[in-house]
Amino acid sequence: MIYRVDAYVGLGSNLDAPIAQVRRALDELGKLPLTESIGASRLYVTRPVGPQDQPDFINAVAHLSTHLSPLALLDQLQALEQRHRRRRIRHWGPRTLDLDLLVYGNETLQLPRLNVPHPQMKVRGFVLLPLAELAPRLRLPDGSHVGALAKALGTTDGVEVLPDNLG
Ligand code: A4P
Ligand code: MG
Repeated sequence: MIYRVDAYVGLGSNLDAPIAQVRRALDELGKLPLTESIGASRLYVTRPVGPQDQPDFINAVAHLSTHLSPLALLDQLQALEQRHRRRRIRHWGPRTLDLDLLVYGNETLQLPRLNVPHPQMKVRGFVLLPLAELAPRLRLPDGSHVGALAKALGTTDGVEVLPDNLG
């Protein structure tokens, strides 16, 4: 069995009651086998990156501690997406639940099914702002600092914390 590894998972939804989808998924992530949930960011309302003719997203990031290997964790994330009746209609299009493995310990992996750290995470406000809330001092395997990456975004337009009264 693999020793405990800290992993960060990005959650996104913009279909079928996205706030509830993300809240339920945060709960379910903590129940995955050999895995414990350490914490989660608040929920964020974010403007779509990619096609604009789709609803805003709800995004969040979860911090897990897991004994699963990277591919076993990906299998679990994909099974969880399926349980949320994820429909893959088009690339970067609307989805009931998208789970991205952002960070897996200090590993850099380039496999056919899995790129870690997630290749786009360093330039996406909808990933970096919740991640920086949760783990401002985290460093990626390339040495970059999550808090600094979030500051370097320049603008936080289109990424806002979900107001309490809507959650
Ligand atoms: N895959 C490779 N690496 C990973 C990883 N680190 N985590 C593979 C998860 N999966 C990974 O993913 C396609 C394949 O990527 C999987 O089969 C897996 O083996 P997918 O989820 O089926 O396809 P997708 O999500 O449509 O494409 P992609 O490129 O993963 O898109 P992203 O990066 O997930 O972005 N705007 C806002 N505001 N908020 C969002 O959450 N999300 C996207 C999708 C676009 N715009 C958004 C948001
Ligand atoms: Mg994805």
